[in-house]
Amino acid sequence: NDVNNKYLSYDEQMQFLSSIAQQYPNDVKLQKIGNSYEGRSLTAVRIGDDGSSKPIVWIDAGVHAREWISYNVALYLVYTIVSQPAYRDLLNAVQLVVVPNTNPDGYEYSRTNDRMWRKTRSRFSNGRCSGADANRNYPFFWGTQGVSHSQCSEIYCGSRPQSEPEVMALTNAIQREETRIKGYIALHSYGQEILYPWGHTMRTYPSDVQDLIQVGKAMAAAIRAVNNTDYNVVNSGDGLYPAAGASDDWAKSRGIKYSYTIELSPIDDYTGFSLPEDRINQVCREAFQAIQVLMIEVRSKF
Ligand code: 0X9
Ligand code: ZN
Repeated sequence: NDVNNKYLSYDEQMQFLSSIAQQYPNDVKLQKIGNSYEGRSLTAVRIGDDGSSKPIVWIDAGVHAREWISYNVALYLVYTIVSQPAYRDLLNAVQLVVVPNTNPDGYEYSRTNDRMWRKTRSRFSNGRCSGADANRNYPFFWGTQGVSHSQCSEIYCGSRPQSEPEVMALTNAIQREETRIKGYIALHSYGQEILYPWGHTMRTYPSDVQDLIQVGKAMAAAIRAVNNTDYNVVNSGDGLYPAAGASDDWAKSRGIKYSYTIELSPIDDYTGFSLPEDRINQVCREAFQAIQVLMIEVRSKF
């Protein structure tokens, strides 16, 4: 199917999800968690039996508009995990919630106007530029490091924490069930890195950082087993750069034990965000293995 070898428009992504929900009505529920600034629906895909006290693994994708591969990885994950009987047992023990497109306005703008667009598309009063970096807009050490307070910057953190309706919707949805969420991954590109908190500053780690490193390495090993692709497991503040107000740090601060950002392929700056469509499938297969490892860890520990 298309998610293996094509970048889809927002409408096509939503059609893909509706058809899966129709095909697997017992396993897949589409839940509207809010609207984007321009009024597009933000959809969470709930997979597996709901209404129980099972632990949840939460995956979201595409907060940065130009990081196109992340949307396909999220959609591939939804399709693969429900269509293959091998994952039944895992789904019986762990619930998966996937938000495949957390920034639909930015994504459509990146498809039609500016391929390198990163931010949301909100307008600020008397502003010259549109959009905030939603991954600088979460309410944890907001506005402190690795951000800009000027509207035209690529890393503009917004006028206040959760100024972006997309971030408000996601934080509300996560908080409603945060005691059940044990794993969180924000899918980004690029760089082939598995990043763990804290990322708002350097040389600061959660007290259970060894557990995060251990599971991070298990995810990297699962990726390597597919086709020898190397993902580095690093602290986001030290290994990449400090950046406050990101979703991974906020999720960790809410008590979600295994919280990560994954920078998907490629690794090279030449290809960068413009990963050719014929490479989509392999990146999806690799990331799927990593997510499965996280689900298995969560099943065994909670
Ligand atoms: O800068 C970001 O938001 C992420 N990298 S990206 O190239 N996809 O923009 C990394 C975020 C890592 N997490 C924290 N710094 N907390
Ligand atoms: Zn990103």
